[in-house]
Amino acid sequence: DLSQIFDQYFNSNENGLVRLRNPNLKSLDHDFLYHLELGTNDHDFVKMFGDVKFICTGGTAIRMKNFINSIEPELSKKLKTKLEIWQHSSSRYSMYKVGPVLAVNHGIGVPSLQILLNELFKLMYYAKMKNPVIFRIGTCGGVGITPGTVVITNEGVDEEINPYFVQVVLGKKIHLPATLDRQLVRELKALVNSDDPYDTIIGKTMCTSDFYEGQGRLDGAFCKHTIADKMDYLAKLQEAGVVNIEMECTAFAALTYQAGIKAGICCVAMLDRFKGDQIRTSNEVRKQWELRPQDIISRYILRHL
Ligand code: R2B
Ligand code: URA
Repeated sequence: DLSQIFDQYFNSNENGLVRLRNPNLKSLDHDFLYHLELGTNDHDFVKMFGDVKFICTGGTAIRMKNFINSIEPELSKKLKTKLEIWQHSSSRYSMYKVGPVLAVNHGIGVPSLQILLNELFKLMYYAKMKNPVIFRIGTCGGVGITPGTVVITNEGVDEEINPYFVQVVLGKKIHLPATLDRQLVRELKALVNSDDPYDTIIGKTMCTSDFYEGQGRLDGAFCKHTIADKMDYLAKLQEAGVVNIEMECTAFAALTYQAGIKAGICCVAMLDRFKGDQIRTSNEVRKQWELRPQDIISRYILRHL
């Protein structure tokens, strides 16, 4: 039973330090994190990132930048010092840091996220970060929920509603449980304010490797199914407890779990997929909605400083 094996890993990191399960790293004289364009030879990771306690990832760089800009005044106030914002962009990813908070964009989909997480976990390890918590804040399609609703994911499932992430190594499939920290799910839900002008719910999230046919859409460049097929599939998902669809959750859950790093996923639904496929909400409303997961994570960070 894989979940038993991983239970040994989960939360078992000594002294809260990130532990990497790759003995080969010990024999590297230096490690260049190629996609982040940061290397242990040229950068003092402990000095640059050693104080980080919270890491926030999300698809786009602009959202990560906005998140750091918006949390800076509250952090500075709480820590009673004017914190500086630091930023570093490689040609693939952009990172922003203020005090104990680091935000990095992950791009779209599992491959982009998976590469980032490999390099980020190594960065966390080299920086000797202690008890870091990592979040994905993002957007998603809703399954039978009101657009604008925020979803806190309690489990990731794949397109066949299996609760794991399939990683192919040397041509062999490995199934990694897409488990998230239940306690953190409850903590995030408890941060909801009764006067928030939107609902925040807990549910399962389905991860896909495509935005169009892979999510049952009828409006891509290709479509080999009918609207009835789509509705049947959505109903099947709903029946299984799935409330939203996005493109990273199983890998995010499985890889953080494997590394023993506490992780949470919080996404806002841009539409209800039972009602359509196109996202026609105005730019302005979309931007407002995108702030909602950020607000919840900010509340968590400010409370756990
Ligand atoms: C949600 O939105 C993106 C696709 O539009 C993708 O990154 C995701 O998971
Ligand atoms: N992101 C997705 O992956 N799907 C949606 O429908 C909306 C955002």
